[in-house]
Amino acid sequence: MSGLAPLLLVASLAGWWGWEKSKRTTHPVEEGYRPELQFPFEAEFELYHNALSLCSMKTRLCLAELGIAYKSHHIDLIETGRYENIRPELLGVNPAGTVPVLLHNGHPVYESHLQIRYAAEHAPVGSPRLVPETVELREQMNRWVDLSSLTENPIEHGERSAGNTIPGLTVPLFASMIESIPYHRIAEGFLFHFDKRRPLVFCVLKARGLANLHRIGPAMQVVGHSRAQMHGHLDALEEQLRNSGGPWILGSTFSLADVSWLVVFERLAQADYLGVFTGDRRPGCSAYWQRLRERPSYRSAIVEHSHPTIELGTRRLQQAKAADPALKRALEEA
Ligand SMILES: N[C@@H](CCC(=O)N[C@@H](CS)C(=O)NCC(=O)O)C(=O)O
Repeated sequence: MSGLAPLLLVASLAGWWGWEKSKRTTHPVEEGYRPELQFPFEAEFELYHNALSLCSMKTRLCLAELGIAYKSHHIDLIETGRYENIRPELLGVNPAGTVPVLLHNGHPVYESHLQIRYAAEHAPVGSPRLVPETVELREQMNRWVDLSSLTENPIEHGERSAGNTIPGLTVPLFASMIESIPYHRIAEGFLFHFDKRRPLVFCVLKARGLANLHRIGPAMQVVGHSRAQMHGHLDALEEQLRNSGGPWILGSTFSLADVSWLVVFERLAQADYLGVFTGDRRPGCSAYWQRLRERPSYRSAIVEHSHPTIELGTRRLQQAKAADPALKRALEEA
Protein backbone atom coordinates (compact mmCIF):
# COMPACT_ATOMS: atom_id res chain seq x y z
CA MET A 1 0.00 0.00 0.00
CA SER A 2 2.79 2.39 0.98
CA GLY A 3 4.50 1.83 -2.42
CA LEU A 4 1.25 2.74 -4.14
CA ALA A 5 0.92 6.17 -2.53
CA PRO A 6 3.76 7.88 -4.44
CA LEU A 7 2.45 6.38 -7.69
CA LEU A 8 -1.05 7.67 -6.99
CA LEU A 9 0.37 11.08 -6.16
CA VAL A 10 2.38 11.24 -9.40
CA ALA A 11 -0.63 10.05 -11.42
CA SER A 12 -2.88 12.67 -9.79
CA LEU A 13 -0.36 15.43 -10.41
CA ALA A 14 0.05 14.35 -14.04
CA GLY A 15 -3.74 14.23 -14.42
CA TRP A 16 -4.10 17.71 -12.92
CA TRP A 17 -1.33 19.10 -15.15
CA GLY A 18 -2.88 17.55 -18.27
CA TRP A 19 -6.32 18.90 -17.38
CA GLU A 20 -4.99 22.40 -16.60
CA LYS A 21 -2.78 22.41 -19.70
CA SER A 22 -5.76 21.54 -21.90
CA LYS A 23 -7.53 24.69 -20.64
CA ARG A 24 -4.47 26.85 -21.20
CA THR A 25 -3.38 25.81 -24.66
CA THR A 26 -2.35 28.80 -26.77
CA HIS A 27 -1.92 29.33 -30.49
CA PRO A 28 -1.18 32.34 -32.69
CA VAL A 29 -4.10 34.34 -34.04
CA GLU A 30 -4.53 36.19 -37.30
CA GLU A 31 -4.01 39.90 -36.72
CA GLY A 32 -6.54 42.69 -37.25
CA TYR A 33 -10.34 42.94 -36.99
CA ARG A 34 -11.98 39.51 -36.91
CA PRO A 35 -15.71 39.95 -37.66
CA GLU A 36 -16.19 36.17 -37.90
CA LEU A 37 -15.34 35.79 -34.20
CA GLN A 38 -17.98 36.78 -31.66
CA PHE A 39 -17.45 36.81 -27.90
CA PRO A 40 -19.85 37.71 -25.10
CA PHE A 41 -19.78 41.46 -24.42
CA GLU A 42 -21.47 44.07 -22.28
CA ALA A 43 -20.17 47.32 -23.73
CA GLU A 44 -19.68 48.43 -27.34
CA PHE A 45 -15.93 48.62 -26.73
CA GLU A 46 -14.09 46.39 -24.24
CA LEU A 47 -10.36 46.31 -23.63
CA TYR A 48 -8.31 43.50 -22.11
CA HIS A 49 -5.07 45.15 -21.08
CA ASN A 50 -2.27 45.37 -18.55
CA ALA A 51 -0.92 48.39 -16.67
CA LEU A 52 2.70 47.86 -17.71
CA SER A 53 2.33 46.48 -21.22
CA LEU A 54 3.54 49.00 -23.80
CA CYS A 55 0.99 47.88 -26.37
CA SER A 56 -1.84 48.10 -23.84
CA MET A 57 -0.81 51.63 -22.90
CA LYS A 58 -0.93 52.58 -26.58
CA THR A 59 -4.47 51.34 -27.11
CA ARG A 60 -5.70 52.85 -23.83
CA LEU A 61 -4.20 56.18 -24.80
CA CYS A 62 -5.75 56.08 -28.26
CA LEU A 63 -9.21 55.34 -26.83
CA ALA A 64 -8.76 58.24 -24.38
CA GLU A 65 -7.73 60.62 -27.16
CA LEU A 66 -10.77 59.60 -29.19
CA GLY A 67 -13.11 59.88 -26.21
CA ILE A 68 -14.19 56.23 -26.60
CA ALA A 69 -15.56 54.79 -23.34
CA TYR A 70 -14.80 51.09 -22.81
CA LYS A 71 -15.27 48.32 -20.30
CA SER A 72 -11.87 47.59 -18.79
CA HIS A 73 -10.55 44.10 -18.03
CA HIS A 74 -7.16 44.36 -16.33
CA ILE A 75 -5.13 41.20 -16.91
CA ASP A 76 -2.02 40.64 -14.83
CA LEU A 77 1.16 39.46 -16.51
CA ILE A 78 3.83 37.88 -14.33
CA GLU A 79 5.60 41.26 -14.08
CA THR A 80 2.58 42.73 -12.33
CA GLY A 81 1.84 39.70 -10.19
CA ARG A 82 0.64 36.52 -11.92
CA TYR A 83 0.09 34.89 -15.30
CA GLU A 84 -3.56 35.84 -15.72
CA ASN A 85 -2.91 36.01 -19.46
CA ILE A 86 -2.84 32.21 -19.65
CA ARG A 87 -6.10 31.75 -17.76
CA PRO A 88 -9.51 31.20 -19.36
CA GLU A 89 -10.75 34.82 -19.08
CA LEU A 90 -8.15 36.09 -21.55
CA LEU A 91 -7.69 32.88 -23.55
CA GLY A 92 -11.43 32.98 -24.21
CA VAL A 93 -10.96 36.16 -26.26
CA ASN A 94 -7.36 35.68 -27.38
CA PRO A 95 -6.00 32.13 -27.69
CA ALA A 96 -2.54 33.67 -28.19
CA GLY A 97 -2.54 34.67 -24.51
CA THR A 98 -1.36 38.25 -25.06
CA VAL A 99 -2.73 41.70 -24.33
CA PRO A 100 -4.12 44.05 -25.46
CA VAL A 101 -7.31 42.75 -27.02
CA LEU A 102 -9.90 45.26 -28.18
CA LEU A 103 -13.46 44.00 -28.60
CA HIS A 104 -15.92 45.97 -30.70
CA ASN A 105 -19.46 44.67 -30.19
CA GLY A 106 -17.83 41.38 -29.19
CA HIS A 107 -15.58 41.11 -32.28
CA PRO A 108 -11.86 41.15 -31.50
CA VAL A 109 -9.15 43.30 -33.00
CA TYR A 110 -5.68 41.81 -32.47
CA GLU A 111 -2.39 43.79 -32.45
CA SER A 112 -2.22 47.23 -30.89
CA HIS A 113 -0.97 49.07 -34.00
CA LEU A 114 -4.11 47.81 -35.78
CA GLN A 115 -6.36 48.47 -32.78
CA ILE A 116 -5.47 52.16 -32.78
CA ARG A 117 -6.17 52.43 -36.52
CA TYR A 118 -9.45 50.56 -36.08
CA ALA A 119 -10.50 52.76 -33.15
CA ALA A 120 -9.67 55.93 -35.09
CA GLU A 121 -11.88 54.74 -37.95
CA HIS A 122 -14.78 53.72 -35.69
CA ALA A 123 -14.74 56.60 -33.23
CA PRO A 124 -18.05 58.39 -32.61
CA VAL A 125 -18.88 61.36 -34.80
CA GLY A 126 -17.24 64.48 -33.38
CA SER A 127 -14.18 62.65 -31.99
CA PRO A 128 -10.83 64.24 -32.76
CA ARG A 129 -9.31 62.99 -36.01
CA LEU A 130 -6.07 61.17 -35.32
CA VAL A 131 -5.49 60.22 -38.96
CA PRO A 132 -4.55 63.05 -41.33
CA GLU A 133 -6.52 63.77 -44.49
CA THR A 134 -3.72 63.74 -47.06
CA VAL A 135 -2.19 60.54 -48.41
CA GLU A 136 1.31 61.91 -47.92
CA LEU A 137 0.77 62.67 -44.23
CA ARG A 138 -1.02 59.35 -43.73
CA GLU A 139 1.96 57.51 -45.16
CA GLN A 140 4.30 59.45 -42.88
CA MET A 141 2.08 58.68 -39.91
CA ASN A 142 2.05 54.98 -40.71
CA ARG A 143 5.82 54.96 -40.97
CA TRP A 144 6.19 56.58 -37.53
CA VAL A 145 3.62 54.23 -36.00
CA ASP A 146 5.61 51.29 -37.36
CA LEU A 147 8.85 52.82 -36.08
CA SER A 148 7.47 52.81 -32.55
CA SER A 149 5.71 49.43 -32.63
CA LEU A 150 6.67 46.19 -30.98
CA THR A 151 6.75 43.44 -33.60
CA GLU A 152 7.81 39.79 -33.87
CA ASN A 153 11.00 38.77 -32.01
CA PRO A 154 11.72 42.29 -30.76
CA ILE A 155 15.07 41.49 -29.13
CA GLU A 156 16.44 40.30 -32.48
CA HIS A 157 15.12 43.25 -34.46
CA GLY A 158 15.81 46.37 -32.44
CA GLU A 159 17.12 48.08 -35.58
CA ARG A 160 13.61 47.99 -37.08
CA SER A 161 11.78 50.04 -34.48
CA ALA A 162 12.10 51.84 -31.18
CA GLY A 163 9.30 49.58 -29.89
CA ASN A 164 11.51 46.55 -30.47
CA THR A 165 14.25 48.00 -28.25
CA ILE A 166 11.79 48.40 -25.38
CA PRO A 167 11.88 44.82 -24.00
CA GLY A 168 15.70 45.03 -23.79
CA LEU A 169 15.60 48.43 -22.12
CA THR A 170 13.02 47.14 -19.68
CA VAL A 171 15.32 44.37 -18.37
CA PRO A 172 16.52 46.54 -15.42
CA LEU A 173 12.92 47.40 -14.52
CA PHE A 174 11.94 43.72 -14.83
CA ALA A 175 14.84 42.79 -12.52
CA SER A 176 13.56 45.33 -10.04
CA MET A 177 9.85 44.47 -10.30
CA ILE A 178 10.41 40.73 -10.09
CA GLU A 179 11.80 41.16 -6.56
CA SER A 180 8.15 41.64 -5.49
CA ILE A 181 6.90 38.45 -7.18
CA PRO A 182 7.22 35.11 -5.31
CA TYR A 183 9.07 32.23 -7.01
CA HIS A 184 6.07 29.90 -7.04
CA ARG A 185 4.15 32.40 -9.18
CA ILE A 186 7.02 32.72 -11.66
CA ALA A 187 7.49 28.93 -11.75
CA GLU A 188 3.89 28.43 -12.90
CA GLY A 189 5.22 29.59 -16.26
CA PHE A 190 7.39 26.44 -16.59
CA LEU A 191 4.21 24.39 -16.46
CA PHE A 192 1.86 26.48 -18.57
CA HIS A 193 3.41 29.54 -20.29
CA PHE A 194 3.81 29.35 -24.06
CA ASP A 195 7.34 30.80 -23.83
CA LYS A 196 9.44 28.97 -21.26
CA ARG A 197 12.24 31.55 -21.63
CA ARG A 198 10.03 33.94 -19.71
CA PRO A 199 9.96 32.10 -16.35
CA LEU A 200 13.61 31.16 -16.86
CA VAL A 201 14.76 34.76 -17.36
CA PHE A 202 12.64 36.01 -14.46
CA CYS A 203 13.96 33.28 -12.13
CA VAL A 204 17.56 34.16 -13.04
CA LEU A 205 16.94 37.90 -12.57
CA LYS A 206 15.29 37.28 -9.22
CA ALA A 207 17.95 34.83 -8.02
CA ARG A 208 20.85 37.15 -8.89
CA GLY A 209 19.04 40.28 -7.69
CA LEU A 210 18.95 43.77 -9.14
CA ALA A 211 22.22 44.70 -7.41
CA ASN A 212 24.01 42.04 -9.50
CA LEU A 213 22.33 42.72 -12.81
CA HIS A 214 25.50 44.18 -14.32
CA ARG A 215 27.25 40.84 -13.65
CA ILE A 216 24.80 38.86 -15.85
CA GLY A 217 26.60 38.99 -19.20
CA PRO A 218 23.75 38.02 -21.58
CA ALA A 219 21.35 40.48 -19.90
CA MET A 220 23.88 43.30 -20.20
CA GLN A 221 24.45 42.47 -23.85
CA VAL A 222 20.73 42.81 -24.58
CA VAL A 223 20.52 46.08 -22.62
CA GLY A 224 23.60 47.47 -24.42
CA HIS A 225 22.33 46.58 -27.92
CA SER A 226 18.88 47.94 -27.22
CA ARG A 227 20.33 51.16 -25.81
CA ALA A 228 22.51 51.74 -28.89
CA GLN A 229 19.57 51.04 -31.20
CA MET A 230 17.26 53.35 -29.26
CA HIS A 231 19.82 56.16 -29.62
CA GLY A 232 19.54 55.71 -33.40
CA HIS A 233 15.74 55.79 -33.37
CA LEU A 234 15.60 58.86 -31.17
CA ASP A 235 18.13 60.69 -33.38
CA ALA A 236 15.70 60.09 -36.24
CA LEU A 237 12.79 61.36 -34.15
CA GLU A 238 14.76 64.45 -33.11
CA GLU A 239 15.38 65.21 -36.79
CA GLN A 240 11.74 64.62 -37.72
CA LEU A 241 10.52 66.98 -34.99
CA ARG A 242 12.95 69.61 -36.28
CA ASN A 243 11.93 69.12 -39.92
CA SER A 244 8.19 68.99 -39.26
CA GLY A 245 8.42 72.16 -37.18
CA GLY A 246 6.47 70.41 -34.37
CA PRO A 247 4.83 70.46 -32.01
CA TRP A 248 3.95 66.91 -33.14
CA ILE A 249 5.61 64.33 -35.35
CA LEU A 250 3.65 65.39 -38.44
CA GLY A 251 3.86 69.09 -37.59
CA SER A 252 0.70 70.79 -36.40
CA THR A 253 -1.44 67.60 -36.60
CA PHE A 254 -1.54 65.35 -33.52
CA SER A 255 -1.89 61.82 -34.88
CA LEU A 256 -1.64 58.11 -34.14
CA ALA A 257 2.12 58.50 -34.56
CA ASP A 258 2.24 60.62 -31.40
CA VAL A 259 -0.03 58.17 -29.55
CA SER A 260 2.36 55.42 -30.44
CA TRP A 261 5.52 57.32 -29.43
CA LEU A 262 4.12 58.64 -26.15
CA VAL A 263 4.16 55.15 -24.68
CA VAL A 264 7.78 54.63 -25.75
CA PHE A 265 8.76 57.70 -23.70
CA GLU A 266 6.58 56.54 -20.82
CA ARG A 267 8.47 53.25 -20.70
CA LEU A 268 11.80 55.09 -20.79
CA ALA A 269 10.56 57.03 -17.75
CA GLN A 270 9.40 53.86 -15.96
CA ALA A 271 12.74 52.15 -16.66
CA ASP A 272 14.66 55.26 -15.51
CA TYR A 273 16.19 55.84 -18.93
CA LEU A 274 14.95 59.36 -19.69
CA GLY A 275 18.18 60.91 -18.41
CA VAL A 276 20.14 58.84 -20.92
CA PHE A 277 18.03 59.60 -23.97
CA THR A 278 16.59 63.08 -23.46
CA GLY A 279 17.81 66.29 -21.77
CA ASP A 280 20.44 68.45 -23.51
CA ARG A 281 21.34 65.58 -25.77
CA ARG A 282 17.97 65.81 -27.58
CA PRO A 283 16.15 69.04 -26.72
CA GLY A 284 13.50 68.43 -29.36
CA CYS A 285 12.55 65.04 -27.89
CA SER A 286 12.62 66.45 -24.36
CA ALA A 287 10.19 69.26 -25.20
CA TYR A 288 8.05 66.82 -27.18
CA TRP A 289 7.79 64.44 -24.19
CA GLN A 290 6.85 67.36 -21.95
CA ARG A 291 4.04 68.33 -24.35
CA LEU A 292 2.79 64.74 -24.55
CA ARG A 293 2.56 64.52 -20.76
CA GLU A 294 0.41 67.61 -20.65
CA ARG A 295 -2.34 65.99 -22.70
CA PRO A 296 -5.42 64.95 -20.67
CA SER A 297 -5.18 61.47 -22.21
CA TYR A 298 -1.83 60.97 -20.48
CA ARG A 299 -3.51 61.39 -17.11
CA SER A 300 -6.53 59.18 -17.83
CA ALA A 301 -4.80 56.41 -19.80
CA ILE A 302 -1.41 56.25 -18.10
CA VAL A 303 -1.27 57.99 -14.72
CA GLU A 304 -4.64 56.69 -13.57
CA HIS A 305 -3.60 53.14 -14.52
CA SER A 306 -0.32 53.25 -12.63
CA HIS A 307 0.45 50.07 -10.74
CA PRO A 308 2.19 49.82 -7.33
CA THR A 309 4.61 47.13 -8.56
CA ILE A 310 5.77 49.37 -11.41
CA GLU A 311 6.16 52.40 -9.15
CA LEU A 312 8.10 50.41 -6.58
CA GLY A 313 10.19 48.87 -9.36
CA THR A 314 11.18 52.29 -10.72
CA ARG A 315 12.03 53.58 -7.25
CA ARG A 316 14.14 50.53 -6.40
CA LEU A 317 15.98 50.81 -9.70
CA GLN A 318 16.81 54.48 -9.08
CA GLN A 319 18.00 53.66 -5.58
CA ALA A 320 20.14 50.73 -6.75
CA LYS A 321 21.85 52.91 -9.40
CA ALA A 322 22.42 55.70 -6.88
CA ALA A 323 23.97 53.19 -4.47
CA ASP A 324 26.28 51.56 -7.01
CA PRO A 325 27.98 53.67 -9.70
CA ALA A 326 29.21 50.49 -11.44
CA LEU A 327 25.61 49.32 -11.91
CA LYS A 328 24.58 52.77 -13.16
CA ARG A 329 27.50 52.91 -15.60
CA ALA A 330 26.82 49.42 -16.91
CA LEU A 331 23.15 50.16 -17.50
CA GLU A 332 23.57 53.61 -18.94
CA GLU A 333 26.95 53.88 -20.65
CA ALA A 334 29.13 50.79 -20.89
N1 LIG B 1 2.49 42.92 -31.15
C1 LIG B 1 1.47 42.73 -30.12
C2 LIG B 1 2.18 42.41 -28.85
C3 LIG B 1 1.35 41.62 -27.90
C4 LIG B 1 2.21 41.18 -26.75
O1 LIG B 1 3.22 40.47 -26.94
N2 LIG B 1 1.82 41.59 -25.55
C5 LIG B 1 2.61 41.31 -24.38
C6 LIG B 1 2.60 42.52 -23.45
S1 LIG B 1 3.30 43.94 -24.27
C7 LIG B 1 1.98 40.16 -23.64
O2 LIG B 1 0.79 40.07 -23.53
N3 LIG B 1 2.81 39.25 -23.10
C8 LIG B 1 2.32 38.23 -22.26
C9 LIG B 1 3.36 37.25 -21.86
O3 LIG B 1 4.34 37.11 -22.59
O4 LIG B 1 3.20 36.59 -20.83
C10 LIG B 1 0.62 44.01 -29.99
O5 LIG B 1 1.09 45.06 -30.43
O6 LIG B 1 -0.51 43.93 -29.53
